[in-house]
Amino acid sequence: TAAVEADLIASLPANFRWGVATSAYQIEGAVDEDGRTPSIWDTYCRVPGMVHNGENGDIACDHYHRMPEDVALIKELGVDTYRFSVAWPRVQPRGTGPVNEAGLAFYDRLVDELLAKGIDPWVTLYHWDLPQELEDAGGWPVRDTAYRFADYAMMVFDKLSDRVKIWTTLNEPWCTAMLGYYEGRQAPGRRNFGDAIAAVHHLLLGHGLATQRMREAARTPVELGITLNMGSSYPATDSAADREAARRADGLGARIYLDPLRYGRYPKDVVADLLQRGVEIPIKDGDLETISAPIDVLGVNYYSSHRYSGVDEDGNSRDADGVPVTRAVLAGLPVTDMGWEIVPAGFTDLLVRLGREYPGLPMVITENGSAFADEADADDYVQDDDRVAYFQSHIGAVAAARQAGADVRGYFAWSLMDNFEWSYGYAKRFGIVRVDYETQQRVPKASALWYRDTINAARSARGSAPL
Ligand code: GBH
Repeated sequence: TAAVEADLIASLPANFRWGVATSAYQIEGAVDEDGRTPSIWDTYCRVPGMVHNGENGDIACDHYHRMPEDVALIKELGVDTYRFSVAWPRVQPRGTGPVNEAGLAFYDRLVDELLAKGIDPWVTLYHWDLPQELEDAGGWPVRDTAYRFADYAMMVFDKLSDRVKIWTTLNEPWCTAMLGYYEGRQAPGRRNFGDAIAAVHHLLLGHGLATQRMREAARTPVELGITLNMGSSYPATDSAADREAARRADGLGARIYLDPLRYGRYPKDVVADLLQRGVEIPIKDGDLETISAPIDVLGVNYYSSHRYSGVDEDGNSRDADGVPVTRAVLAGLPVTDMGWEIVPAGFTDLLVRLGREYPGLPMVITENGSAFADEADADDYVQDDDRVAYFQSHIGAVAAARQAGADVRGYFAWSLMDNFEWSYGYAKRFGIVRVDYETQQRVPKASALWYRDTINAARSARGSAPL
């Protein structure tokens, strides 16, 4: 209940990190300015049928031109940290060659603006906007992309690390690899399982290379990490087939990233599953050592959890290609506007489990939030009680996980404002601030006011357990 959740939230420590998050392509617009070149998303948006209504990020929230105003908005929300991403094709057009100072200057100004307002900047180096030219050269399935990423990361790090102390290499490599190269539901829209698995490895390698180089170059202490999207994977029934399906979903959804990052090895069962599908991970000598370079924080993005069945609707345990069926089945719970089930208990389970299986690694919730079909009044105000309830139950779930031993140190609401929701275009709204795409007017929703008040209450409640 809301009262229980409020008590849980009040138990969070006074120095818990509170923030809001965005990503470059989803908010910036200004895709042709100051030397930026196209990313795979500029291209993908122009492929007919790929994005709702044929929409794209050409203008988005026009944040590139409204940055100071948006930082003032963040300040009003009372958060202490802002997580944003840097657009690779602004900093290093075409993904190769020298730094583009004009593009990098935008982030330099953003960081200064945040610091002037007492807000900590948290940089994500890659949130899906690969320079198109690197995709033309093979993209993430190609090993060279990992080295290109590390070079680019150092361009940003060299410029900003005197002021930015927290760095995330990649946002959700699962989405890049599986949605981008296997399911084709995100840029670049390719559909090849072997390519997707090669992409997994090269994303991890790029993360490791960048992490090693940033660590070595750091002149003052920095916190380095990666962000993974995960949920709890439950078997739909107690049958052996369903338990196997849940294991496979967790293997490709979580452990194929976590185990090499943390323990320098790919999970044996996943490797065996892959071999059965004729796919080998393209590992070279030393890669796993690079990938397991120590990190300081694991970013966790949570939206939903799933139950898995090992059989399809007709009772078959293999698909037409002979691949074992791993099918997500709905539990009949309420859903958000994305159709994603609302499962706060799955959030607690996930965090407690991560704390047990990967001990010694502090976690921060780098994204959590929900899309709902907002209805704005004449003043563009949205009384989004559904979103407030989602936040309340999920922040409560984080606090419950802490009480059960999970080392979670912060929480970021996704998202600061309504923005370009990838293949869903502007139809889905995740913001705690309403954006009117005609006027670019921003109006905080009820959830933004609730979040501000909750943060203030949590800060003054001074939870029992210190960080
Ligand atoms: C994040 O990805 C992104 O980082 C962010 O840019 C994006 O705007 C935000 O979430 C909202 O989408 O279809 O029921 O199986 C989210 C990753 C991966 C979460 C797939 C939901 C599938 C749910 N998503 N997952 S379901």
